[in-house]
Amino acid sequence: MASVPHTASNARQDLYRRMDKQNTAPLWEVLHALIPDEPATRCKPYLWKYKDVRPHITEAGKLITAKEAIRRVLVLENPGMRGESCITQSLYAGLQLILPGEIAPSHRHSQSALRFIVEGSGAYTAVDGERTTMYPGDFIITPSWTFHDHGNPGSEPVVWMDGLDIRIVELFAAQFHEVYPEEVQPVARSEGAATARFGNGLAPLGAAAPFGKTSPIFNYPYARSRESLDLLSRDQEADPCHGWKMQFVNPLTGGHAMPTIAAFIQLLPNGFRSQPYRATDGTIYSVVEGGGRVTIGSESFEFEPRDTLVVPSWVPVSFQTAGETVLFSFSDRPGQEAMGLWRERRG
Ligand code: 1HN
Repeated sequence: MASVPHTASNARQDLYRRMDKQNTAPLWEVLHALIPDEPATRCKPYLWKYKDVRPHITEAGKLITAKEAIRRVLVLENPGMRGESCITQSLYAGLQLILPGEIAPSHRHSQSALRFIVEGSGAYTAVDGERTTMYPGDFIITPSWTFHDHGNPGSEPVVWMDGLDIRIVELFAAQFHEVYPEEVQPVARSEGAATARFGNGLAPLGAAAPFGKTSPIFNYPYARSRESLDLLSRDQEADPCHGWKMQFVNPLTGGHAMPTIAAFIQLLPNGFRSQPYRATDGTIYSVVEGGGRVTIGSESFEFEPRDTLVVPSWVPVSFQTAGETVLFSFSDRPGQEAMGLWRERRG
């Protein structure tokens, strides 16, 4: 690109002032920033230690109820984008707490959500008339525009990571939100109905996709993901960048489980040092098992179970494990793939 001298003459400055008055501006002053040579984002590498943030979640549990808060969530704010409620430039993440006996009232919105259970068992989330009980490591989906509420009839606090496509929906200004007329939606199906209908390698004849472009299965239990990783690792070499990595799929399409967010689970062996890897989908990880050290660009962090970390677009990541490690992750990859934008580079 030919460069334009930045020391614009007085005549240029004068022109710019007159342009400005008509809500116009000279492209040549901003062209390089608009079209950078490589991904440019304010998203920074970061790791939230669960042991540091958990006390704040616990204290919030004493100061506000889930009902009053609507959702009692600690937003994980990317340090490069404070105050914008986002963990990458396209995705939102937070840690949500529900205490025994509490409910989080029913509503629906265009934004899709995922839940990844971090601590505790026995709470449920209800999606479109079906409840599913949450256990650590479960990956649960709230499809776009489905009524959802959460409750905890159990005896332990339950914490999960929420992931939402808020910024993607905002970019298109396609947001809708509606409160359900009652606090809790009625139960319309048996627990496990969605899995029985679509999750056992079967589908009812002629069944329409109940959640449109989102997977008809809305709970992918950890026990099953873990078993898949275990068996995969017995018969196949670890990938030098990913170890053994699988994506959560929509059984009706074979594609990503959600139209806007991709979710993955991966196993890294003990003492593994992954080859540096970068991709254009900035990715959020939740550590499930194991631990070690992660290098993201020029920064390095120790990680242990329940920590959350973020790898920005096109920043190389490498994991060094101390113990067999399981990582859950999610990103905006489906949108990038649909638009032909997604790229990756090994090494
Ligand atoms: C939401 O509806 C939930 O349903 C969680 O649990 C987090 C963050 C922003 C907007 C809506 C939930 C949310 C949210």
